[in-house]
Amino acid sequence: MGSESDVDALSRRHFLKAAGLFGAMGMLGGRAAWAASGKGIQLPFANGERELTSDFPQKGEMILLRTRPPMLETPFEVFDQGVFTPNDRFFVRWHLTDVPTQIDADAFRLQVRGQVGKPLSLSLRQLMTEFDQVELAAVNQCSGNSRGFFTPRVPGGQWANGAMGCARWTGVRLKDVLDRAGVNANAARVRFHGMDSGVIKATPEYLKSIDIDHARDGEVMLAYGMNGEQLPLLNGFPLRLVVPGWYSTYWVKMLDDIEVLDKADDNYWMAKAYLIPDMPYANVVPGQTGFKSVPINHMAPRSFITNLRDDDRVLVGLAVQLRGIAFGGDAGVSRVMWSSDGGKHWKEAALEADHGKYAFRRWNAVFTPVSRGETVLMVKTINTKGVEQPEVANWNGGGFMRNVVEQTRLTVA
Ligand SMILES: Nc1nc2c(c(=O)[nH]1)N[C@H]1C(S)=C(S)[C@@H](COP(=O)(O)O)O[C@H]1N2
Ligand SMILES: [Mo]
Repeated sequence: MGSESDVDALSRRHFLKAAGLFGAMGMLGGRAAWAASGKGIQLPFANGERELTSDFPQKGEMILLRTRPPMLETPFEVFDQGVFTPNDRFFVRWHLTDVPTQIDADAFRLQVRGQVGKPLSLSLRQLMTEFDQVELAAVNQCSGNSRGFFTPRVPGGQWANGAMGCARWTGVRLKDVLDRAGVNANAARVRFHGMDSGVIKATPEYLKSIDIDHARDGEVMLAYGMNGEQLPLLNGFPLRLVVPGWYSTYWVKMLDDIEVLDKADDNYWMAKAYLIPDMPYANVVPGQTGFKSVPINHMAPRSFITNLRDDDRVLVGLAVQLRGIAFGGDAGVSRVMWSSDGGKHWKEAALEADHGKYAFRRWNAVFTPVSRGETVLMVKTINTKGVEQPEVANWNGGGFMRNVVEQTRLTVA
């Protein structure tokens, strides 16, 4: 993991060279290399047996959900090690079977077209040298992170809490690129296309879109760097969209085409997939019908204890350090609070360094158990918009947006 100064010191030239080398390597992701190894882990829900694998290119030890296309979860202890998730432990999620296993960084072009005055075809070098370079720390979280905890269970990737990560993203403002192309007055949406595809022609290409005003807010980024390095192939090399505060379904990887539309986007990934009930916390009761559905959008606040796990034992009368992470979703973290009596009383945790409103925020507290037996610790955050985590879990058929106040059950001996 690079420090602030590492990132500053990283020159564009170095970036390009690394990207070129990467392209030349050419043999990444041979199918055999993607097979799982023999180690196992039990996630804390029924059917949570998983293999641990270190066999994916540029990835360290990860929890294997699926090999092709890859779904790899970050083991939870990684979140206790620092505020930024290392690239080699960052979760991976692809929908379509054919993910390119090599990219020629020199031949790569980003197309910008549709409702624009001047269509563009930009090389990586042009993106890196002809536009302002910006950097932003932001959480990338799958809409279905923690889906395995839904009760009743719902179909979809059965993640525990590791389909999220925080990185420093380096790249250019989408606004600057759109401004160079000159967006027409009738522009309504901006649509992004990834280079992955399905085996069958009929499989819809991966396309996501956002409103033109959102696209031009100066925060949405085209990122070629992650934690001071080029993007790992599986996290979208050579270029991905970063939509700060929004679920990562919008963070299109291997982005090669941007189309400005003059109307709503009715493609499969916007009109059919990733819809949520238009309710607070996307919450409905199982079996409920007749509600309006809308495309998933901004994230909700969450917080976790990272240094203690269910069934850990602590000693009565002795102080225990509590440590964890919080994020505000589409806003900063205002407060983190914790309880050791089932939520009757809440105490303020100390907040650590602020890396920006879209990043993880580390927190800490000291807990001294007063009586023996089972103790439930709870943690919750309130973001700077005043939105607080709910104490009862939300539910929807897609298994999206879980953000209930988390509990950790300890034994005090
Ligand atoms: N091209 C492309 N981009 C994509 C996807 C995909 O299937 N194809 N999946 C999206 C979803 S649903 C998630 S959760 C994130 C995962 O990002 P990561 O693999 O870098 O962690 O990528 C997003 N971008
Ligand atoms: Mo996702």
